[in-house]
Amino acid sequence: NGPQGILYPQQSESRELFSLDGVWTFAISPKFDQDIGFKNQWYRKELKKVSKYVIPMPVPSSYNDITQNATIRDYVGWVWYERTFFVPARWRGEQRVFLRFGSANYETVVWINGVKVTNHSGGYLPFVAEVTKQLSYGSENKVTVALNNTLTPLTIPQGRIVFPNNTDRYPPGYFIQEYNFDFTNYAGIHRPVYLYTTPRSYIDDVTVTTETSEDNYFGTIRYSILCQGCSKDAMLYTDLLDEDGANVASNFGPKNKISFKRPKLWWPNLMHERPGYLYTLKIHLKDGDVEDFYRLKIGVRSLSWNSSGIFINHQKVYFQGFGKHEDFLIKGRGVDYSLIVKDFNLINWLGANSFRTSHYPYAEEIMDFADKNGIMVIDEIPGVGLDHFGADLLKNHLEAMKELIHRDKNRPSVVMWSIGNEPQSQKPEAAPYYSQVVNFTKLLDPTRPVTLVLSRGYFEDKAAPFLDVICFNRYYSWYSDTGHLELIQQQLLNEARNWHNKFRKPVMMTEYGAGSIAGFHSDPPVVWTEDYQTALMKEYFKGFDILRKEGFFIGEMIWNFADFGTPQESFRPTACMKGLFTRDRKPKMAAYTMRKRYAELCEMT
Ligand code: GCB
Repeated sequence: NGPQGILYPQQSESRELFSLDGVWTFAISPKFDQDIGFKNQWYRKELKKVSKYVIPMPVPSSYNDITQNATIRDYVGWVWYERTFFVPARWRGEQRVFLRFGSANYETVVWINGVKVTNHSGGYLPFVAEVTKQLSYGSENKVTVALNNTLTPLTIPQGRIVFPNNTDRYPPGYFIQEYNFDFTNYAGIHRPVYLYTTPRSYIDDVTVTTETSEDNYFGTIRYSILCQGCSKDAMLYTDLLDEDGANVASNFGPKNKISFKRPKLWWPNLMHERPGYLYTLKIHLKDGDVEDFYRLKIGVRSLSWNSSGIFINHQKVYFQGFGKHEDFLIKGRGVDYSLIVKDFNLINWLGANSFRTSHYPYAEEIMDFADKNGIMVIDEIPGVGLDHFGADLLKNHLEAMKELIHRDKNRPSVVMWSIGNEPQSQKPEAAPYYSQVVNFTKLLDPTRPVTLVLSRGYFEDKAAPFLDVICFNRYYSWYSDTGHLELIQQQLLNEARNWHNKFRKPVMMTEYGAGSIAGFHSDPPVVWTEDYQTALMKEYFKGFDILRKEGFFIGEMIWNFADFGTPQESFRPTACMKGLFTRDRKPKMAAYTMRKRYAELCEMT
C-alpha cells in the first residue's frame, strides 16, 4: 500500500459510512501509575473490569468540562476511551474497512478487539487506519483509545511539565503542566469518529488546483487522483457537476485538466452576490468488476500575490475578520453542528469575509462551511508560542504542516497557510528554522502564500524575510500603554509602515483588541468595560483607514470572535474576554461596532 489519503469519509454508490459518535466509556489512569493501562493491557479487557472509576463520556467532546470533578477537568496524562459496535455481516469479503478520527488531542493509540491498529501524534488533524483484518463481521467489536494530552518542548504546540523542587510548598512528585499559550488545552476525542468501507480498489486521494484567465472568462481545473489496490487497467472518469447537479464537463485518467468557459467562480463573501460557489468533482473508478465513486466539492478561483497584496480572481482582497477558537461551554473543543451554524450566522451578520484558524487547524465540518459561505481562511497549524527551535521540533512541525496541507489542499476557502503564531522569532535559530518550514510548505503547495503571525518587533524579527505576507499582533493601549487610547493611531501607523518598508511585503494585522466583561460600562471608558473595548476599536479603525490608502495594508482581524476558556489565571476573569460575543454568543457592544465597521468597509470598496 502506498501513501494513504485522508479524504473526508462519505457514502456513495460504492461506500458505506457508520458513525461511532455517541457515549463511550471513559477512565483516567491513576496519577502516579501512568503506564498501568499499557502494562496491564487494558485494551484486551473491558475498562469497567480494570478501573474502579469508569464513567460515560460523549464523543465528540472534550472531557474536561463534562463532570463535576476537578481532577478530570485538569487531568494531564493518559486517559482511556472504549466502546463496542456491530459490524454487519455483509461487509465481510470484498470490502475494505477504515476507522477514521477527525482529531484527538494529543497522543493517541487505537486498538480494535485488542489489536493495535494505529497511533497518532498531534491534536488537531485526522488520522485513519485500515481495520479490515481486525474486525469481526456479523458480530460485536470493541474499539479502545488511549489518549495523552501532555505537552512537551517537542510537541506542536509546546508546553512543559515542571516538577517544582520545593518540598515546603509541594508534595513529593507534584508536577505542573505549563503552556506557551493562553487557551485551554482541551483534551479528548474532539471530532467525529467514522467507520467506512471502500471497495478493494479505491480512490484514496485527490489533489485539485484551479485557475482563471485574466478576464475570468476561462476556468481551469487540474486534478490528480491516487488509487490503491488497482490493476494497471483501471480506468478513472471525472464529471464536473454544477450546484444543480448538471454536468458541465467530463474527462478521464488519473491526472488531467478540465477547462471551460464562463465558470461560476468561487468568490469571497461580499465580493460577489453569490459568494462561495462550489462545483462537485465526481470521480468514478472502474477496475474490472470493481467500481468506486467519490465526490469532492471544489471552488474555481485563481489566487496570486505580490509585494502589496493578495488577489482572488485577479481582484485585490481586503481581509475583514477575526481570530477564533474552537471553544464552547461544556463541549470544549468538541465538534457541534449547532455551534458551527450559529457561528457562521454570526459571521454573516457581522459582515466579515475571513477568519484565521488561531491557533490550530479547525474541524473539517467548520472548513466545509467556510468553503460554502465564501469565507477566506488563514489556515494555521498549532505552532503557537514556540520558544526554542531544534531539529526534533522541526521534524514535528513539518509533519503537522504535511498533514494539514494533505487535509486542506483542495479547499477554496484556504487562501494562506500560517505556519505558527507569535514565536520567539528574534532568536537567531528562528531564521534557519522558519526558512525550512516555509520551503517545505511551498514544496508541498506552491499555490498559496505562506505567513507566520509575528509579535516581535520588525527591527529584531528573523522570520519575516521568508514569508509572503507579514501578519502581526499588537495590543496597543491594552498590554502596553494600558488606558492610553490616544497613542493607538501613531503606534499602529509606525509599526505597519515599518514592517512594509523593511520587508516590502503585504502587511496585515491579525490581532488587536481589549478585554471586556459583558455588562461593564463606564464613561469616560476604563479597561474591562464594553465602552473601552469599542473606544479602542474605533482608534484602530482610524489607523486602518489611513493604512489602506497606502496600498500595502491588506487586512484587519480583531482578537477575538468570542470570549474563550483559558487556564485559571489571576488576570483572566474565567476566560479571555476579548470577544465581540460572549462565550455563549451574545453580542457585546463591540459586536455592533464591528458590524457597522464591516458594513462601512464594504461601501468604501
Ligand atoms: C496573543 C495571542 C492570543 C492571546 C492574546 C491575548 O497575542 O496570540 O492567543 O489570546 O494575545 O488575549 O492575550
